[in-house]
Amino acid sequence: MSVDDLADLYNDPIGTATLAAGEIAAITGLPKHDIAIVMGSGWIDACTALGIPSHEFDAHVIAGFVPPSVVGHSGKIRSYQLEGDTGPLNLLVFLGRTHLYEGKGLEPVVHPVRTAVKAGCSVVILTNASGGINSAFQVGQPVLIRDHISLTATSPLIGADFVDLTDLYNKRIREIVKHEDPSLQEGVYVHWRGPAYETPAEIQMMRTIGADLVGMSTVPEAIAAHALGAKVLGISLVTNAAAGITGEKLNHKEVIEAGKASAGRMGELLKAVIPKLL
Ligand code: 8IG
Repeated sequence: MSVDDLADLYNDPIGTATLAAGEIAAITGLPKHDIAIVMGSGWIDACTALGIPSHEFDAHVIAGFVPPSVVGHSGKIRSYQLEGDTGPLNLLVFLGRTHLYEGKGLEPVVHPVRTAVKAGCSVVILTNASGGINSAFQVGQPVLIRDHISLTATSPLIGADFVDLTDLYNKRIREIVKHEDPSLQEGVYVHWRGPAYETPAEIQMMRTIGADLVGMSTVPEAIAAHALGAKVLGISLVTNAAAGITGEKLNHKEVIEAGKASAGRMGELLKAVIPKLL
């Protein structure tokens, strides 16, 4: 998309999301999608378990979407027709996301989830990779996000939009997922702008204020989706111990590798829970 398009996105975010939803309906031939999932770093291989998508297209052909700029984030959108427990279910999958640290501001970060809600999705699943602060968490372990702490000093909402966030990461949905996999732990996720990882002192601060996980995504998307009325499920794959915890240095390659190693389990989990979420 061009710079003009980005200006349109900033001038009219909800209008652009509505336009984008119409374009997705036209491409897929489906007037409505029911559930959306954003596949973060290390999660893309988990899609294999979902079967064959009916459609796959570049996100940036859709209004308001920017091309991806991170290794492991492919910038495609897929549509899957699945069988849900209460009938047929159309799943919209975003392979990759835009992050705050890319410097394009918040609108491109939350545009996919707003588009998903405008396309009809009542449930938005946000996946990510994170650093583990809670020393009980192992690399390769998926953790349900129970709550978050925002340390970015910014919000996707503008104006007097005083949205309640007391049940942001929907409790009933977390119970459904834990019923499917009772070994799943829950944790509090901190949003850090990045792109630099934290210092060990910052991780110590996060631990002190009640954080279990730290990453560079998800929180603005969760708020934006919730503000438009969708239920949110957040799942974080711990791909490294946070800074200063093991003494090892952090690198993006280990994130991708931990994702690949856990993709099978993540895919099976998603395949099992998605039919139960409507
Ligand atoms: I993967 O340790 C992943 N993403 N801020 N800190 C932050 N983001 C991350 C980390 C981490 N690991």
